[in-house]
Amino acid sequence: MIEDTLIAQQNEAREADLRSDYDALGAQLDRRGISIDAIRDKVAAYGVAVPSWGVGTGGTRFARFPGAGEPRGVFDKLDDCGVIQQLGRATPTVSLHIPWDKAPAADLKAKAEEVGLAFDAMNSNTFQDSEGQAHSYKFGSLSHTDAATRAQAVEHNLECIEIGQAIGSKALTIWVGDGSNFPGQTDMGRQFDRYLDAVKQVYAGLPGDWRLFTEHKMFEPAFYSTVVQDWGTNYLIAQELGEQAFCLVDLGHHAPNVNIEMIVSRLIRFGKLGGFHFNDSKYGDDDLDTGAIDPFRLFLVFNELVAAEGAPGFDPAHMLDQSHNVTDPIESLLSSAMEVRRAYAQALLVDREALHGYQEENDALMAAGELKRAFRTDVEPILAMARMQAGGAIDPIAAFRASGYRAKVAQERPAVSGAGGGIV
Ligand SMILES: [Mn+2]
Repeated sequence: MIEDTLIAQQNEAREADLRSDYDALGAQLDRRGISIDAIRDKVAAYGVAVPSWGVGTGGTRFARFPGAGEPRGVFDKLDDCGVIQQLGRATPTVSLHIPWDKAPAADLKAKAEEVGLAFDAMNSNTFQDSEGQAHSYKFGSLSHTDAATRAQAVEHNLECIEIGQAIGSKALTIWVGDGSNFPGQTDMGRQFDRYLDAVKQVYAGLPGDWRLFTEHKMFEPAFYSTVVQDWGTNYLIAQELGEQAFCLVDLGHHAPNVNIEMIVSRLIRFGKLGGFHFNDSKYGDDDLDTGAIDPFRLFLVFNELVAAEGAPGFDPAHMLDQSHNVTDPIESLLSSAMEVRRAYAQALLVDREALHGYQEENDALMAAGELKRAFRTDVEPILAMARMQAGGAIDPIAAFRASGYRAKVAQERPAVSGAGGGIV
């Protein structure tokens, strides 16, 4: 972990400027009838989960270029996630991936407590074969033609729930790579029937206070069809399963130009929005850093979320899910968590009454302008103030670089080829 004195030193050099910027923005927002302190408090209370696999360097289909000091296993990953939370104060929870992160529950809990974290949703993995596994997932898992393979996939998901219960998680996220690569390879109707039958068995094992999230993905690793390809199919699944089942929206799992904020609105409308995997993309499931390509789209998603705040039962889970190929994963996750908070803060600035009025009057220009006004506002002083007041760094990336953490862990952690860095 990073010394608190280093964070204090780093902040000391920046605090006066921050206070001046915060006051200036506060005066501007005041003229718009907005209390900057109220926005800061909401931002401070907003957290996004870090994926354990995100702290390892990712790769493409072509190669992986490991960085120095990569985590060797789940306990190193938790150390890195602890540093992200220590500096950024926006990521209080970690989402584990089984079997990559399998370890005794007591040890996981003790480590999480040591580094100041709690556990978010559990992620099952039936898209690759694990050592010693009886049946291969090469041709599918929960929707496989072979009953024994489906049973194995169900069993694995139930085991994820069991591990999750022992460490205080309250949700299971299922993403399956099942599908087909050639027209005619599978009977798409029967395959979906088999999937539904299997996922119902998982749902039956869900504790009463848990939620089940299913994640749709349009393509990859199956390139012709996937069994849960889009939000419509995902919604049908959540409907079939019951009231503890919700749809998870991974921003990268859609065709280019798809109106994701409208999907979010639809799922909210029918009480089935489970949460998000945040990332960004230019072409497909690029798994780029959140807000790196299209921060306006991220803002528009948050515009829907803020509009729905306070509705009964509305409690989406938020997690980052991205792959870091050319950056230090800790820096990318720190900066992505800030981007998510930025979009949230900007969405909080929308004058919803005015927007509603423009919509009722069909004043398209003014309605779009109201959103743009919020999006154009530089909310950085709000984010930085929330971080500093929570004990984090005003400039987390600068503090991280000044800490020498990466060089230090590089000495302790010999290079490994793969410790469960993946793209989901
Ligand atoms: Mn995902």
